[in-house]
Amino acid sequence: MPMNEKTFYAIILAIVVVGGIGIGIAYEHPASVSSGSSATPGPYHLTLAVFPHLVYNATQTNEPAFFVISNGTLQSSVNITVPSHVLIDLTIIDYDSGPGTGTPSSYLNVTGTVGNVVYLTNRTLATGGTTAVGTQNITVLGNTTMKISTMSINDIAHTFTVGGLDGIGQDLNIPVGHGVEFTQFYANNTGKYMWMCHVPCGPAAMSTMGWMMGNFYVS
Ligand SMILES: [Cu+2]
Repeated sequence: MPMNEKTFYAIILAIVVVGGIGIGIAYEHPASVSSGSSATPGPYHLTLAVFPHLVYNATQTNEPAFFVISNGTLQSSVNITVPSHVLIDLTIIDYDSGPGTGTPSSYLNVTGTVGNVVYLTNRTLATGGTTAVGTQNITVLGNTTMKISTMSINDIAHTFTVGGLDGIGQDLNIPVGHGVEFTQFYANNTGKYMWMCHVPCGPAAMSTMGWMMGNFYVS
């Protein structure tokens, strides 16, 4: 999908607004790290955003990347740190769309989250033709939430996957589609992990830290 400059700035504005809401929630529920097994403060809020159509270099000009939204600003996803033994509220805002042709079938399923589900919210539907302009032909489905445990190849754009996060070989695997997703999980084994996307979404992005892979620390 081509994106003009106006659209890009609209997206940036949306991120700042959504990020701002996230901060409000974060202040309401301050996150802290539990050192014992009895105290369970939290939740800890982690917000990620996926942008398509980024310029990687002179020849790779259409690559997607994950970012962290922190304090209303866009940050690199090279290093993501979460506390252990605290419920983690994860929101992923994805501006990219599928299909995720070639995604291994096991990565279409949600694993490692509470209930092995994610919630899709804030969806939009273009009702007038294939191109939605302004608000006239857009139906905003923001008040509908869909609980899913798997995503189709057609819908999946990326995955946010942390290999072996549970300490006994099970991945945290979150299929990511166009829209906003919310899920919750625990990371109870401290250490260094890798996060990565398992959808064949861009040759440069998939092999570069801070694009479709990075470090994931449980502190
Ligand atoms: Cu990807």
